[in-house]
Amino acid sequence: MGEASLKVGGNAPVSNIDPFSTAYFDDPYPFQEELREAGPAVWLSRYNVWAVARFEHVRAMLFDWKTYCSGRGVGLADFAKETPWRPRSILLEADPPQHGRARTILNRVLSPVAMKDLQDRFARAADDLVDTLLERGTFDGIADLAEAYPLSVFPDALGMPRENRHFLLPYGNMVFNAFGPRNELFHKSVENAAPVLDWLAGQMQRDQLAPQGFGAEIHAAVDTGEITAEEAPLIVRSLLTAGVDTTVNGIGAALYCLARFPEQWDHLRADPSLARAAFEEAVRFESPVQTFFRTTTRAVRIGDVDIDEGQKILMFLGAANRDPRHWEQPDQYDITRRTVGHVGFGAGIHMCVGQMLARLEGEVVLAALTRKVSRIEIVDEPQRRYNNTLRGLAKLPIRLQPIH
Ligand code: OVV
Repeated sequence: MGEASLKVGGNAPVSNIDPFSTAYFDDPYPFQEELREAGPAVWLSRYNVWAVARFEHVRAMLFDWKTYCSGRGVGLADFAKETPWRPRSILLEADPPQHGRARTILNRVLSPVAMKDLQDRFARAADDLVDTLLERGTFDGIADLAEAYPLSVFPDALGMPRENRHFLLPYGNMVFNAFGPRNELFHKSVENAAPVLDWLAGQMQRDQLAPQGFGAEIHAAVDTGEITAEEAPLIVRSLLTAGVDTTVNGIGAALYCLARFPEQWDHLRADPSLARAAFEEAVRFESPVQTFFRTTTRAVRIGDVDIDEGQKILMFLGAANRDPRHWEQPDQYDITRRTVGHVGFGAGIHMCVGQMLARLEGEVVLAALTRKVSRIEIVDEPQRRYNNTLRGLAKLPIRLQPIH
């Protein structure tokens, strides 16, 4: 504690909590409470970075992109001091004005209007999958539903070839681990993803993508001069990276919530128009994307804590989404809650560009369940999946009771 206190000039609370440890992942909530209670900004002595875990301050950081930049990376590594481990994302790991050019393309490709065209196809795929799963009765809610569903619709919407789509999972798992420290989790996920790297590089290229789909639409922006031919594959890469593991954990979160809280499931069945709200509340409650870093572009004061320029600050989206200073009964999953303002999708200029697609997927899966299923039972111990950024399960053994 002494050393860290000196480093930060003595006016800041210090914590040795490790937010990238299995003890933390197993039960993050007491740690998150400790961080929120310690102060508006807390020095994490294990990593020499700052933590911000209160809703008010996380939200303010997300909106203030000038002070809290993304261009130096949104992971622990500071791109001003070390070369990024992969060519950096021109969307996620960029600031205005570069960020805006890539963002404009994806805003269009993933717009609410574009989502409307997908609605029927996505809803049918959800219905078909739930029918198949009901025939089986007992299955793994993660592999067989939370993973199977996005893999059945997202690569098609992107225009990917049929083969090897499940390779997106180890790739995403690695990238989300890479935002954290170079711990064992990271190294294992790199090993796991090594066989799919060449495949993934191919999937970004124009000639690999169907003439209709998100990928083709991104590459078409080269023809209009909006982006360069070098930028287009990188923007496709952002979708390949962030488009599957996130929705897998979002759908997994909703399923886990509805299985654990049967009165909420009953409420949803009684009013299926709440499907979208039930998904949104699951995103708040579980916060599938738990954390991202920013880097300070100037000396700042958060609350009464002074922070230098060039400091990494870890934003605890999950802790903010359960901050009792903002939320009533934050630890309750309540599908009738007003979730507006939650930071599960971030906020500000970097707020999740795929949020409409995520909500569409979540909504149609939950709606399909309400039409066909009377009860979701957990039949064996769920297993957690450890990731430096993503929160979710590796296994959720469930049984669905059909409505007869
Ligand atoms: C939001 C997100 C997560 C991971 C990767 C990317 C974006 C990217 O742009 O590559």
